[in-house]
Amino acid sequence: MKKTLLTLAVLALAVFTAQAQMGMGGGFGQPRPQINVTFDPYVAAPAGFDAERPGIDRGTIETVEYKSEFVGTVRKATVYLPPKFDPAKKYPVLYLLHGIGGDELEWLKGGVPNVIMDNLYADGKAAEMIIVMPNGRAQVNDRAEGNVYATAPAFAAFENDLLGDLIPFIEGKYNVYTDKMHRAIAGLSMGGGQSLNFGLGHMDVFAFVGGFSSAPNTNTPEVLIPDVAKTKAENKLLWMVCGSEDGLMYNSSRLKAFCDENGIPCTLIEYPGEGHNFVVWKYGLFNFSQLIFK
Ligand code: FER
Repeated sequence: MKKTLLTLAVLALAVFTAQAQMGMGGGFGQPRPQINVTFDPYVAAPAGFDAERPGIDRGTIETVEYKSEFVGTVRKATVYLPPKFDPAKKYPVLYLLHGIGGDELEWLKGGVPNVIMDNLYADGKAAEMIIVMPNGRAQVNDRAEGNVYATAPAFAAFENDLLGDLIPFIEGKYNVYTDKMHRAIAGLSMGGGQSLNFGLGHMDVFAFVGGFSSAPNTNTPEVLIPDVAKTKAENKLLWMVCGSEDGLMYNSSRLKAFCDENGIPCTLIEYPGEGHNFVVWKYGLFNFSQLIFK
């Protein structure tokens, strides 16, 4: 009897916690006060931007494996090479990061980045680039298993693997530029938080930074931007999008408010009527990729 009561209490707590995490409007996160910001104009992506178009040149997808000194394992990343990839040519690199329940295949499965980019190249709308989709959970077992929220510390630790192991590996394997003007970082949710944290924290490494529906791992604006003048001088793009119905909007809107108050160029688009999902993230990639390396 006592055991049953205890089980019921634990269950009730679990449901309560889950509901609290969902927040308002179907997103995750604790309900937070809405911050008053002026969003940047939402312009819909053209119909078919994420649909396979017949008869155009296609990029290729490959999986790479690298030795991570930091984690102590061999880790995987998914790589998109643009159409007519030429090893004799030098390319810039976009590091594109996944969410709490994802891995190095999440973008490919849910966000069809290869289709979006192939279409952009067919229309001459994006700079040629290599896209690296790593596994952002820097721990020995990097699968999205069990309670994925408990793996949040490994998402923070990925900063070491990315800077110390993955980037050097990519720059050794491919003919790519190795200066900040040719590196971009963007991601969805936990990956958005990672991108803002690592991108703004290492402006000597990344000039272009994107956060799509960034999660509560996003540092506060004061931590992200401790020196306003330095960020103004060194960051070349700070671009965000979040669904209007996403309970995680707070992470993006408080940064946007801080940037506006301090005269730091920063974009935040509110995707109308959408929650925490790939509609918003595909839109993010479609727009962000057209703004970088130009
Ligand atoms: C949280 C709510 C959401 C959180 C992380 C997320 C670490 C991440 C969501 C995602 O990546 O999709 O409280 O805390």
